[in-house]
Amino acid sequence: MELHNKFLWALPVFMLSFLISYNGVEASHNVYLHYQSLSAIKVEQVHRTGYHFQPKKHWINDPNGPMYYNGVYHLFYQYNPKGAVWGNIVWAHSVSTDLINWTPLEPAIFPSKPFDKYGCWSGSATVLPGNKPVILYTGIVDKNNTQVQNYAVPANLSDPYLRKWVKPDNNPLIVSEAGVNKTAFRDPTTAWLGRDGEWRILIGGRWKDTGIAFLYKSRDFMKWKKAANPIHQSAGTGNWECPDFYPVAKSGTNGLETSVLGQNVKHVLKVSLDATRFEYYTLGKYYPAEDRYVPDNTSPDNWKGLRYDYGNFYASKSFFDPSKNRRVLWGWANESDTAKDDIKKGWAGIQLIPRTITLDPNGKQLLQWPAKELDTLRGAHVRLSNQLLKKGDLVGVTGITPAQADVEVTFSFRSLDLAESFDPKWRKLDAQDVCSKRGSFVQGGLGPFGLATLATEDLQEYTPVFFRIFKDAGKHVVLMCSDATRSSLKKELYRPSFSGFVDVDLTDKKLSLRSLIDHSVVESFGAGGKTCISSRVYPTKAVFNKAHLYAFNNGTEAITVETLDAWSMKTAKVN
Ligand code: DQQ
Repeated sequence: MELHNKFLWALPVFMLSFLISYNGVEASHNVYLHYQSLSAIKVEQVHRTGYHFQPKKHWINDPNGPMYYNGVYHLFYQYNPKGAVWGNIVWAHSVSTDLINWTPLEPAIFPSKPFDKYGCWSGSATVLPGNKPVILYTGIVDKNNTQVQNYAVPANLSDPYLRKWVKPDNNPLIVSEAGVNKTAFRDPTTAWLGRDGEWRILIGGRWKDTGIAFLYKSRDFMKWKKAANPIHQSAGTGNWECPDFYPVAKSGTNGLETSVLGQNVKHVLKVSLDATRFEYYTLGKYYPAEDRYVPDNTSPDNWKGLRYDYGNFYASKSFFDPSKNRRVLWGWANESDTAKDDIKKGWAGIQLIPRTITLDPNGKQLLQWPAKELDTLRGAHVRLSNQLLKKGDLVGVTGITPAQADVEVTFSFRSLDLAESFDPKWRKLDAQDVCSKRGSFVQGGLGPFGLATLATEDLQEYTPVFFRIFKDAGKHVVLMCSDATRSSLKKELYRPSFSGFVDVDLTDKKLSLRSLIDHSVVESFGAGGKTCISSRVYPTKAVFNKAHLYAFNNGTEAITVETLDAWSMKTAKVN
Protein backbone atom coordinates (compact mmCIF):
# COMPACT_ATOMS: atom_id res chain seq x y z
CA MET A 1 0.00 0.00 0.00
CA GLU A 2 1.53 3.27 -1.03
CA LEU A 3 -0.29 5.61 1.25
CA HIS A 4 -0.54 4.47 4.80
CA ASN A 5 -1.47 6.78 7.58
CA LYS A 6 0.83 5.77 10.31
CA PHE A 7 -0.77 6.90 13.54
CA LEU A 8 -4.32 7.75 12.69
CA TRP A 9 -5.78 4.28 12.75
CA ALA A 10 -5.84 4.26 16.51
CA LEU A 11 -8.11 7.24 17.16
CA PRO A 12 -11.89 6.82 17.09
CA VAL A 13 -13.06 7.62 13.60
CA PHE A 14 -15.78 10.05 14.63
CA MET A 15 -13.29 12.12 16.55
CA LEU A 16 -10.74 12.22 13.80
CA SER A 17 -13.18 13.26 11.14
CA PHE A 18 -14.33 16.02 13.42
CA LEU A 19 -10.86 17.27 14.21
CA ILE A 20 -9.59 17.00 10.70
CA SER A 21 -12.52 18.63 9.02
CA TYR A 22 -12.36 21.29 11.68
CA ASN A 23 -8.79 22.25 11.00
CA GLY A 24 -8.53 21.32 7.35
CA VAL A 25 -4.95 20.14 7.84
CA GLU A 26 -3.85 16.79 6.55
CA ALA A 27 -2.98 14.81 9.64
CA SER A 28 0.23 13.08 10.66
CA HIS A 29 3.23 11.83 8.69
CA ASN A 30 2.27 9.89 5.67
CA VAL A 31 4.42 6.98 4.64
CA TYR A 32 4.95 6.98 0.89
CA LEU A 33 6.86 3.73 0.61
CA HIS A 34 7.82 4.16 -3.06
CA TYR A 35 9.21 7.61 -2.44
CA GLN A 36 10.94 7.09 0.88
CA SER A 37 14.32 6.15 -0.53
CA LEU A 38 14.11 7.95 -3.83
CA SER A 39 17.14 10.20 -3.69
CA ALA A 40 16.77 13.68 -5.19
CA ILE A 41 18.27 13.88 -8.65
CA LYS A 42 17.77 17.56 -9.01
CA VAL A 43 17.18 20.18 -6.33
CA GLU A 44 14.80 22.88 -7.55
CA GLN A 45 15.84 26.34 -6.39
CA VAL A 46 12.80 28.42 -7.17
CA HIS A 47 11.05 28.19 -3.79
CA ARG A 48 14.06 27.45 -1.62
CA THR A 49 14.55 29.89 1.21
CA GLY A 50 17.41 32.34 1.52
CA TYR A 51 17.63 32.67 5.30
CA HIS A 52 15.38 30.03 6.81
CA PHE A 53 17.09 26.83 7.88
CA GLN A 54 16.93 23.98 5.41
CA PRO A 55 19.39 21.29 4.37
CA LYS A 56 20.66 21.05 0.80
CA LYS A 57 18.10 18.43 -0.12
CA HIS A 58 15.51 15.93 1.12
CA TRP A 59 12.90 15.85 3.88
CA ILE A 60 13.11 17.46 7.31
CA ASN A 61 10.68 17.60 10.20
CA ASP A 62 10.84 18.30 13.94
CA PRO A 63 13.66 20.36 15.45
CA ASN A 64 15.35 18.11 18.05
CA GLY A 65 17.61 19.01 20.93
CA PRO A 66 18.22 22.07 20.52
CA MET A 67 20.92 23.32 22.89
CA TYR A 68 23.64 25.85 23.56
CA TYR A 69 26.91 24.32 24.67
CA ASN A 70 30.30 26.00 25.17
CA GLY A 71 29.60 28.86 22.78
CA VAL A 72 27.94 26.77 20.06
CA TYR A 73 24.27 26.31 19.19
CA HIS A 74 23.34 22.78 18.19
CA LEU A 75 20.28 22.12 16.10
CA PHE A 76 19.36 18.49 15.57
CA TYR A 77 16.37 17.69 13.42
CA GLN A 78 14.42 14.77 12.00
CA TYR A 79 15.80 14.09 8.55
CA ASN A 80 15.43 11.57 5.75
CA PRO A 81 18.91 11.21 4.21
CA LYS A 82 17.44 9.17 1.36
CA GLY A 83 14.49 11.12 0.03
CA ALA A 84 12.12 14.10 0.03
CA VAL A 85 9.25 12.47 1.95
CA TRP A 86 9.14 11.32 5.58
CA GLY A 87 11.03 8.06 6.30
CA ASN A 88 14.45 6.59 7.25
CA ILE A 89 14.55 9.12 10.06
CA VAL A 90 17.88 10.14 11.65
CA TRP A 91 18.92 13.03 13.89
CA ALA A 92 20.70 15.37 11.49
CA HIS A 93 23.02 17.84 13.19
CA SER A 94 24.07 21.42 12.40
CA VAL A 95 26.00 23.94 14.47
CA SER A 96 26.08 27.72 14.60
CA THR A 97 27.49 30.53 16.69
CA ASP A 98 24.71 32.97 15.83
CA LEU A 99 21.51 30.91 15.29
CA ILE A 100 21.38 32.16 11.70
CA ASN A 101 24.40 30.74 9.80
CA TRP A 102 24.80 26.98 10.10
CA THR A 103 27.40 24.31 9.39
CA PRO A 104 26.11 20.82 8.70
CA LEU A 105 27.76 17.84 10.39
CA GLU A 106 27.24 14.10 10.11
CA PRO A 107 23.97 12.82 11.62
CA ALA A 108 24.36 12.60 15.40
CA ILE A 109 21.99 9.68 15.95
CA PHE A 110 20.83 7.06 13.45
CA PRO A 111 19.30 3.59 13.73
CA SER A 112 22.01 1.08 14.60
CA LYS A 113 21.00 -0.80 17.75
CA PRO A 114 18.11 -3.07 18.71
CA PHE A 115 16.64 -0.24 20.78
CA ASP A 116 16.34 2.11 17.77
CA LYS A 117 16.51 -0.20 14.80
CA TYR A 118 13.31 1.09 13.21
CA GLY A 119 13.80 4.78 13.84
CA CYS A 120 15.35 7.54 15.91
CA TRP A 121 12.46 9.87 16.62
CA SER A 122 12.21 13.17 18.42
CA GLY A 123 13.62 14.15 21.78
CA SER A 124 15.52 16.80 23.70
CA ALA A 125 18.87 17.71 25.15
CA THR A 126 19.69 18.47 28.79
CA VAL A 127 23.00 19.86 30.02
CA LEU A 128 23.70 18.05 33.29
CA PRO A 129 25.74 19.50 36.19
CA GLY A 130 29.44 19.38 35.35
CA ASN A 131 28.56 20.72 31.88
CA LYS A 132 27.67 17.30 30.46
CA PRO A 133 25.12 17.21 27.65
CA VAL A 134 22.82 14.24 27.24
CA ILE A 135 20.18 13.59 24.62
CA LEU A 136 16.97 11.68 25.32
CA TYR A 137 15.19 10.43 22.20
CA THR A 138 12.54 7.94 21.15
CA GLY A 139 13.67 4.69 19.58
CA ILE A 140 11.37 2.53 17.49
CA VAL A 141 12.17 -1.08 18.28
CA ASP A 142 9.96 -3.13 15.97
CA LYS A 143 7.71 -3.07 12.96
CA ASN A 144 4.72 -2.55 15.25
CA ASN A 145 5.99 0.90 16.03
CA THR A 146 6.81 0.16 19.68
CA GLN A 147 8.40 3.21 21.25
CA VAL A 148 11.05 3.38 24.00
CA GLN A 149 13.17 6.21 25.38
CA ASN A 150 16.95 6.10 24.88
CA TYR A 151 19.87 8.31 25.70
CA ALA A 152 23.02 9.33 23.85
CA VAL A 153 26.10 11.22 25.04
CA PRO A 154 28.93 12.97 23.19
CA ALA A 155 31.83 10.65 22.38
CA ASN A 156 34.33 13.41 23.05
CA LEU A 157 33.49 16.42 25.20
CA SER A 158 36.55 18.28 24.01
CA ASP A 159 35.33 18.28 20.40
CA PRO A 160 33.88 21.82 20.16
CA TYR A 161 31.17 20.60 17.76
CA LEU A 162 30.27 17.37 19.57
CA ARG A 163 30.28 15.57 16.26
CA LYS A 164 29.97 11.98 17.47
CA TRP A 165 27.35 10.67 19.85
CA VAL A 166 27.39 7.32 21.64
CA LYS A 167 24.32 5.28 22.54
CA PRO A 168 25.38 3.21 25.57
CA ASP A 169 24.31 -0.40 25.92
CA ASN A 170 22.16 0.14 28.98
CA ASN A 171 19.53 1.59 26.65
CA PRO A 172 16.57 1.74 26.54
CA LEU A 173 16.19 3.78 29.71
CA ILE A 174 12.40 3.76 29.66
CA VAL A 175 9.91 1.30 28.22
CA SER A 176 6.17 1.73 28.47
CA GLU A 177 4.40 0.08 31.35
CA ALA A 178 1.46 -2.27 31.01
CA GLY A 179 -1.67 -0.24 30.36
CA VAL A 180 0.19 2.46 28.42
CA ASN A 181 -0.20 2.66 24.66
CA LYS A 182 3.29 1.79 23.46
CA THR A 183 2.78 3.25 20.00
CA ALA A 184 1.89 6.63 21.50
CA PHE A 185 4.74 7.04 23.94
CA ARG A 186 7.36 9.42 22.65
CA ASP A 187 9.27 12.70 22.43
CA PRO A 188 10.92 13.14 25.87
CA THR A 189 11.34 16.75 27.04
CA THR A 190 14.40 18.50 28.41
CA ALA A 191 14.77 17.40 32.04
CA TRP A 192 14.33 19.71 35.01
CA LEU A 193 15.71 19.18 38.48
CA GLY A 194 13.41 19.41 41.48
CA ARG A 195 14.49 20.78 44.86
CA ASP A 196 14.27 17.17 46.08
CA GLY A 197 17.21 16.25 43.84
CA GLU A 198 15.11 14.29 41.35
CA TRP A 199 15.21 14.86 37.60
CA ARG A 200 11.92 14.98 35.79
CA ILE A 201 10.89 14.61 32.15
CA LEU A 202 7.64 14.43 30.25
CA ILE A 203 6.77 11.92 27.55
CA GLY A 204 3.86 12.52 25.18
CA GLY A 205 1.07 10.01 24.65
CA ARG A 206 -2.62 9.30 24.84
CA TRP A 207 -5.22 6.98 26.22
CA LYS A 208 -8.20 6.68 23.88
CA ASP A 209 -8.89 10.30 22.93
CA THR A 210 -7.21 11.82 26.00
CA GLY A 211 -3.85 13.48 25.38
CA ILE A 212 -1.37 12.77 28.17
CA ALA A 213 1.99 14.13 29.34
CA PHE A 214 3.47 11.27 31.36
CA LEU A 215 5.90 12.28 34.10
CA TYR A 216 9.03 10.26 34.81
CA LYS A 217 11.51 10.86 37.64
CA SER A 218 15.09 9.85 38.29
CA ARG A 219 17.86 10.59 40.76
CA ASP A 220 20.73 9.53 38.53
CA PHE A 221 19.28 10.08 35.02
CA MET A 222 19.62 6.34 34.38
CA LYS A 223 16.86 4.70 36.42
CA TRP A 224 13.54 6.34 35.66
CA LYS A 225 10.23 5.72 37.37
CA LYS A 226 6.82 6.73 36.14
CA ALA A 227 5.03 9.07 38.57
CA ALA A 228 1.67 7.82 39.77
CA ASN A 229 -0.10 10.56 37.79
CA PRO A 230 0.67 12.32 34.54
CA ILE A 231 1.68 15.92 35.04
CA HIS A 232 -1.35 16.81 32.96
CA GLN A 233 -3.89 15.39 30.51
CA SER A 234 -6.84 16.66 28.51
CA ALA A 235 -9.78 14.70 27.15
CA GLY A 236 -10.73 15.02 23.49
CA THR A 237 -7.34 16.23 22.28
CA GLY A 238 -5.95 12.92 20.94
CA ASN A 239 -2.30 11.96 21.00
CA TRP A 240 0.16 14.49 22.40
CA GLU A 241 3.47 14.68 20.56
CA CYS A 242 6.52 16.77 21.39
CA PRO A 243 5.44 18.17 24.77
CA ASP A 244 7.47 21.11 26.02
CA PHE A 245 7.37 22.34 29.64
CA TYR A 246 9.25 25.35 30.95
CA PRO A 247 9.07 28.36 33.28
CA VAL A 248 8.60 31.97 32.17
CA ALA A 249 9.31 35.01 34.33
CA LYS A 250 6.20 36.89 35.47
CA SER A 251 8.01 40.15 34.86
CA GLY A 252 10.95 41.25 32.74
CA THR A 253 12.19 39.77 29.51
CA ASN A 254 14.84 37.30 30.65
CA GLY A 255 14.29 33.68 29.79
CA LEU A 256 14.64 31.07 32.52
CA GLU A 257 16.59 27.87 32.80
CA THR A 258 14.23 24.88 32.69
CA SER A 259 14.60 23.96 36.40
CA VAL A 260 13.70 27.41 37.78
CA LEU A 261 10.74 27.32 40.19
CA GLY A 262 9.17 29.86 42.54
CA GLN A 263 6.63 32.57 43.07
CA ASN A 264 7.89 34.73 40.23
CA VAL A 265 7.32 32.24 37.47
CA LYS A 266 4.48 30.77 35.51
CA HIS A 267 4.82 27.55 33.54
CA VAL A 268 4.05 26.81 29.92
CA LEU A 269 2.89 23.41 28.70
CA LYS A 270 2.88 23.05 24.93
CA VAL A 271 1.64 19.97 23.11
CA SER A 272 1.55 19.06 19.43
CA LEU A 273 -1.72 17.43 18.37
CA ASP A 274 -1.05 14.41 16.23
CA ALA A 275 -4.58 14.29 14.84
CA THR A 276 -4.67 17.81 13.47
CA ARG A 277 -1.01 18.78 13.11
CA PHE A 278 -1.33 21.93 15.12
CA GLU A 279 -0.14 22.79 18.58
CA TYR A 280 -1.55 24.61 21.55
CA TYR A 281 -0.10 25.85 24.79
CA THR A 282 -1.45 26.78 28.17
CA LEU A 283 0.02 29.03 30.83
CA GLY A 284 -0.44 27.76 34.33
CA LYS A 285 0.88 26.85 37.71
CA TYR A 286 3.19 23.96 38.43
CA TYR A 287 2.90 22.46 41.92
CA PRO A 288 6.26 20.71 42.38
CA ALA A 289 5.35 18.90 45.60
CA GLU A 290 2.49 17.06 43.89
CA ASP A 291 4.02 17.24 40.40
CA ARG A 292 0.81 18.62 39.04
CA TYR A 293 0.32 21.33 36.44
CA VAL A 294 -2.91 23.35 36.43
CA PRO A 295 -3.60 25.64 33.46
CA ASP A 296 -4.88 29.13 34.25
CA ASN A 297 -8.57 29.62 33.56
CA THR A 298 -7.61 32.15 30.87
CA SER A 299 -5.92 29.39 28.78
CA PRO A 300 -8.31 27.01 26.98
CA ASP A 301 -6.94 23.50 27.48
CA ASN A 302 -7.97 21.92 24.18
CA TRP A 303 -7.63 22.38 20.45
CA LYS A 304 -9.14 25.86 20.79
CA GLY A 305 -6.16 26.83 22.92
CA LEU A 306 -3.51 29.47 22.34
CA ARG A 307 -1.08 28.72 19.57
CA TYR A 308 2.49 29.84 19.09
CA ASP A 309 1.64 30.18 15.44
CA TYR A 310 -1.68 29.92 13.61
CA GLY A 311 -0.10 28.70 10.37
CA ASN A 312 2.37 26.05 9.19
CA PHE A 313 4.14 25.38 12.49
CA TYR A 314 4.54 22.09 14.30
CA ALA A 315 6.61 19.90 16.64
CA SER A 316 8.24 22.95 18.18
CA LYS A 317 10.87 22.88 20.93
CA SER A 318 12.33 25.57 23.14
CA PHE A 319 15.65 25.77 24.94
CA PHE A 320 17.29 28.13 27.39
CA ASP A 321 20.23 30.09 26.01
CA PRO A 322 22.43 31.00 29.01
CA SER A 323 24.72 33.17 26.87
CA LYS A 324 21.91 35.67 26.29
CA ASN A 325 19.56 34.79 29.13
CA ARG A 326 16.72 34.04 26.79
CA ARG A 327 14.39 31.19 25.92
CA VAL A 328 14.46 30.38 22.23
CA LEU A 329 11.74 28.55 20.32
CA TRP A 330 12.15 26.55 17.10
CA GLY A 331 9.25 25.33 14.97
CA TRP A 332 9.06 23.23 11.83
CA ALA A 333 7.06 24.37 8.78
CA ASN A 334 6.06 21.57 6.46
CA GLU A 335 5.27 22.13 2.80
CA SER A 336 1.77 22.97 1.58
CA ASP A 337 2.24 21.28 -1.78
CA THR A 338 1.89 17.58 -2.57
CA ALA A 339 4.34 14.71 -1.95
CA LYS A 340 4.72 14.51 -5.74
CA ASP A 341 5.82 18.15 -5.78
CA ASP A 342 8.30 17.49 -2.99
CA ILE A 343 9.87 14.65 -4.93
CA LYS A 344 10.11 16.96 -7.91
CA LYS A 345 11.63 19.76 -5.83
CA GLY A 346 14.03 17.33 -4.14
CA TRP A 347 13.33 18.81 -0.72
CA ALA A 348 10.59 19.35 1.85
CA GLY A 349 10.33 21.28 5.11
CA ILE A 350 12.10 24.22 6.70
CA GLN A 351 12.71 25.35 10.25
CA LEU A 352 11.22 28.74 11.00
CA ILE A 353 13.33 31.56 12.39
CA PRO A 354 14.25 30.94 16.05
CA ARG A 355 12.11 33.16 18.29
CA THR A 356 12.64 34.53 21.77
CA ILE A 357 9.72 33.92 24.10
CA THR A 358 8.59 36.12 26.98
CA LEU A 359 5.39 36.48 28.94
CA ASP A 360 3.03 39.19 27.69
CA PRO A 361 2.68 41.79 30.48
CA ASN A 362 -1.05 40.92 30.46
CA GLY A 363 -0.03 37.52 31.92
CA LYS A 364 -2.42 35.67 29.62
CA GLN A 365 -0.23 34.74 26.69
CA LEU A 366 3.33 34.64 25.36
CA LEU A 367 5.09 37.12 23.09
CA GLN A 368 7.43 35.91 20.38
CA TRP A 369 10.00 37.80 18.37
CA PRO A 370 12.67 36.74 15.85
CA ALA A 371 16.06 36.22 17.50
CA LYS A 372 17.88 39.55 17.28
CA GLU A 373 20.79 38.00 15.34
CA LEU A 374 18.48 37.93 12.33
CA ASP A 375 18.96 41.70 12.02
CA THR A 376 22.57 41.11 10.92
CA LEU A 377 21.20 39.91 7.58
CA ARG A 378 19.45 43.19 6.90
CA GLY A 379 20.86 44.88 3.78
CA ALA A 380 19.33 47.60 1.58
CA HIS A 381 16.73 49.57 3.51
CA VAL A 382 13.74 51.73 2.58
CA ARG A 383 11.37 53.66 4.78
CA LEU A 384 7.89 55.04 4.24
CA SER A 385 6.54 57.52 6.78
CA ASN A 386 3.12 59.03 7.29
CA GLN A 387 1.73 57.48 4.14
CA LEU A 388 -2.05 57.75 3.97
CA LEU A 389 -3.87 54.70 2.61
CA LYS A 390 -7.40 55.54 1.55
CA LYS A 391 -9.98 52.91 0.68
CA GLY A 392 -8.59 50.71 -2.13
CA ASP A 393 -5.05 52.13 -2.00
CA LEU A 394 -2.08 49.94 -2.75
CA VAL A 395 1.37 51.45 -2.25
CA GLY A 396 4.42 49.69 -3.66
CA VAL A 397 7.56 49.27 -1.54
CA THR A 398 10.48 49.49 -3.93
CA GLY A 399 14.25 49.55 -3.56
CA ILE A 400 14.54 46.21 -1.77
CA THR A 401 14.23 42.53 -2.80
CA PRO A 402 10.59 41.69 -1.96
CA ALA A 403 11.10 37.92 -2.34
CA GLN A 404 13.69 37.93 0.45
CA ALA A 405 12.86 40.68 2.89
CA ASP A 406 12.11 41.74 6.45
CA VAL A 407 9.36 44.34 6.88
CA GLU A 408 8.27 46.18 10.00
CA VAL A 409 5.25 48.45 9.82
CA THR A 410 3.07 50.45 12.20
CA PHE A 411 -0.43 51.36 11.05
CA SER A 412 -2.64 53.91 12.75
CA PHE A 413 -6.22 55.12 12.26
CA ARG A 414 -8.26 58.01 13.56
CA SER A 415 -11.29 56.21 14.86
CA LEU A 416 -12.78 52.80 15.56
CA ASP A 417 -16.28 53.89 14.56
CA LEU A 418 -16.31 52.17 11.20
CA ALA A 419 -15.38 48.72 12.56
CA GLU A 420 -17.79 46.14 11.09
CA SER A 421 -20.15 44.22 13.34
CA PHE A 422 -18.98 40.78 14.30
CA ASP A 423 -21.66 38.32 13.26
CA PRO A 424 -22.79 36.56 16.50
CA LYS A 425 -22.79 33.28 14.55
CA TRP A 426 -19.00 33.62 14.20
CA ARG A 427 -18.49 33.44 17.97
CA LYS A 428 -18.49 29.69 17.63
CA LEU A 429 -15.98 29.74 14.78
CA ASP A 430 -12.25 29.93 15.01
CA ALA A 431 -10.31 32.80 13.48
CA GLN A 432 -9.40 30.83 10.35
CA ASP A 433 -13.07 30.30 9.50
CA VAL A 434 -13.83 33.98 10.01
CA CYS A 435 -10.88 34.94 7.84
CA SER A 436 -12.00 32.63 5.06
CA LYS A 437 -15.40 34.35 5.07
CA ARG A 438 -13.89 37.84 5.06
CA GLY A 439 -10.50 37.66 3.35
CA SER A 440 -8.58 40.68 2.14
CA PHE A 441 -10.81 40.92 -0.93
CA VAL A 442 -14.08 41.70 0.83
CA GLN A 443 -14.12 45.39 1.54
CA GLY A 444 -14.51 46.30 5.21
CA GLY A 445 -14.99 49.26 7.51
CA LEU A 446 -11.79 49.32 9.58
CA GLY A 447 -9.53 47.05 7.57
CA PRO A 448 -8.60 44.86 5.91
CA PHE A 449 -5.25 46.68 5.87
CA GLY A 450 -1.78 45.22 5.83
CA LEU A 451 0.93 43.97 3.51
CA ALA A 452 0.50 42.21 0.18
CA THR A 453 3.58 39.96 0.00
CA LEU A 454 4.99 37.86 -2.86
CA ALA A 455 2.67 39.71 -5.22
CA THR A 456 2.53 40.08 -8.98
CA GLU A 457 1.88 43.62 -10.19
CA ASP A 458 -1.61 42.68 -11.33
CA LEU A 459 -2.30 40.83 -8.06
CA GLN A 460 -3.02 37.59 -9.87
CA GLU A 461 -0.82 36.12 -7.16
CA TYR A 462 -0.27 37.51 -3.68
CA THR A 463 -0.25 36.52 -0.03
CA PRO A 464 -1.83 39.29 2.04
CA VAL A 465 -1.05 39.57 5.75
CA PHE A 466 -3.55 41.91 7.31
CA PHE A 467 -5.84 43.01 10.11
CA ARG A 468 -9.63 43.43 10.19
CA ILE A 469 -11.28 45.05 13.19
CA PHE A 470 -14.80 44.20 14.30
CA LYS A 471 -17.20 45.40 17.00
CA ASP A 472 -18.76 42.70 19.12
CA ALA A 473 -21.06 43.58 22.01
CA GLY A 474 -19.27 46.83 22.82
CA LYS A 475 -15.79 45.31 22.51
CA HIS A 476 -13.37 45.28 19.60
CA VAL A 477 -12.21 42.06 18.02
CA VAL A 478 -8.96 42.16 16.02
CA LEU A 479 -8.43 39.47 13.44
CA MET A 480 -5.02 38.88 11.86
CA CYS A 481 -4.88 36.80 8.68
CA SER A 482 -2.20 35.39 6.43
CA ASP A 483 -4.27 34.33 3.49
CA ALA A 484 -2.80 31.90 0.95
CA THR A 485 -5.99 31.69 -1.13
CA ARG A 486 -4.51 33.73 -3.98
CA SER A 487 -0.86 32.94 -3.34
CA SER A 488 -0.35 30.88 -6.48
CA LEU A 489 -1.89 30.18 -9.86
CA LYS A 490 -0.88 26.56 -9.43
CA LYS A 491 -3.66 24.11 -8.59
CA GLU A 492 -3.31 21.23 -6.11
CA LEU A 493 -1.97 23.32 -3.26
CA TYR A 494 -3.16 23.62 0.31
CA ARG A 495 -4.13 27.31 0.47
CA PRO A 496 -5.59 28.09 3.88
CA SER A 497 -6.68 31.47 5.21
CA PHE A 498 -4.57 31.08 8.33
CA SER A 499 -5.69 33.42 11.07
CA GLY A 500 -5.61 34.24 14.76
CA PHE A 501 -7.32 36.80 16.98
CA VAL A 502 -5.09 39.47 18.50
CA ASP A 503 -5.65 40.33 22.16
CA VAL A 504 -4.50 43.93 21.92
CA ASP A 505 -5.47 47.21 23.51
CA LEU A 506 -6.53 49.63 20.74
CA THR A 507 -6.55 52.78 22.89
CA ASP A 508 -3.68 54.26 20.90
CA LYS A 509 -5.36 53.21 17.61
CA LYS A 510 -2.24 51.52 16.29
CA LEU A 511 -1.37 48.04 15.09
CA SER A 512 2.07 46.79 14.15
CA LEU A 513 3.18 43.95 11.94
CA ARG A 514 6.50 42.35 11.06
CA SER A 515 6.75 39.91 8.15
CA LEU A 516 9.75 37.78 7.21
CA ILE A 517 9.35 37.02 3.53
CA ASP A 518 11.54 34.29 2.10
CA HIS A 519 10.49 32.92 -1.33
CA SER A 520 8.06 30.21 -0.13
CA VAL A 521 7.41 31.34 3.41
CA VAL A 522 5.82 34.42 4.95
CA GLU A 523 6.37 34.40 8.72
CA SER A 524 4.49 37.21 10.46
CA PHE A 525 4.39 38.69 13.95
CA GLY A 526 1.35 40.82 14.81
CA ALA A 527 1.23 43.45 17.59
CA GLY A 528 4.78 42.85 18.82
CA GLY A 529 4.51 39.05 18.63
CA LYS A 530 1.13 38.51 20.29
CA THR A 531 -0.19 36.62 17.27
CA CYS A 532 2.13 34.87 14.82
CA ILE A 533 1.26 33.21 11.53
CA SER A 534 3.51 31.40 9.05
CA SER A 535 2.30 30.50 5.58
CA ARG A 536 4.05 28.29 3.02
CA VAL A 537 3.23 29.52 -0.48
CA TYR A 538 4.42 28.73 -4.00
CA PRO A 539 3.90 31.62 -6.40
CA THR A 540 4.45 30.78 -10.04
CA LYS A 541 5.00 34.35 -11.24
CA ALA A 542 5.79 36.37 -8.12
CA VAL A 543 9.24 34.84 -7.80
CA PHE A 544 12.74 36.33 -7.43
CA ASN A 545 12.77 39.84 -8.94
CA LYS A 546 9.20 39.46 -10.25
CA ALA A 547 7.88 39.50 -6.69
CA HIS A 548 6.48 42.76 -5.30
CA LEU A 549 5.55 44.10 -1.91
CA TYR A 550 2.70 46.51 -1.19
CA ALA A 551 0.98 48.13 1.75
CA PHE A 552 -2.79 48.14 1.20
CA ASN A 553 -6.07 49.22 2.67
CA ASN A 554 -9.39 47.78 1.61
CA GLY A 555 -11.53 49.39 4.30
CA THR A 556 -13.60 52.58 4.35
CA GLU A 557 -11.62 54.15 7.22
CA ALA A 558 -8.36 55.68 6.00
CA ILE A 559 -5.23 54.13 7.47
CA THR A 560 -1.86 55.79 7.99
CA VAL A 561 1.35 53.90 7.57
CA GLU A 562 3.18 55.71 10.36
CA THR A 563 6.44 54.01 9.50
CA LEU A 564 7.29 51.12 7.26
CA ASP A 565 10.86 49.84 7.29
CA ALA A 566 11.78 47.18 4.77
CA TRP A 567 15.12 45.52 4.28
CA SER A 568 16.50 43.21 1.63
CA MET A 569 17.71 40.17 3.51
CA LYS A 570 21.11 38.71 2.74
CA THR A 571 21.34 35.01 2.12
CA ALA A 572 22.40 33.12 5.23
CA LYS A 573 24.53 30.03 5.25
CA VAL A 574 21.48 27.95 6.05
CA ASN A 575 23.33 24.68 5.63
N1 DQQ B 1 7.69 13.37 14.50
C1 DQQ B 1 8.60 12.39 15.06
C2 DQQ B 1 7.92 11.89 16.28
C3 DQQ B 1 7.04 13.00 16.66
C4 DQQ B 1 6.54 13.50 15.34
C5 DQQ B 1 8.89 11.35 14.04
C6 DQQ B 1 6.05 14.92 15.38
O1 DQQ B 1 8.84 11.56 17.32
O2 DQQ B 1 6.00 12.58 17.51
O3 DQQ B 1 9.56 11.89 12.92
O4 DQQ B 1 6.08 15.53 14.12
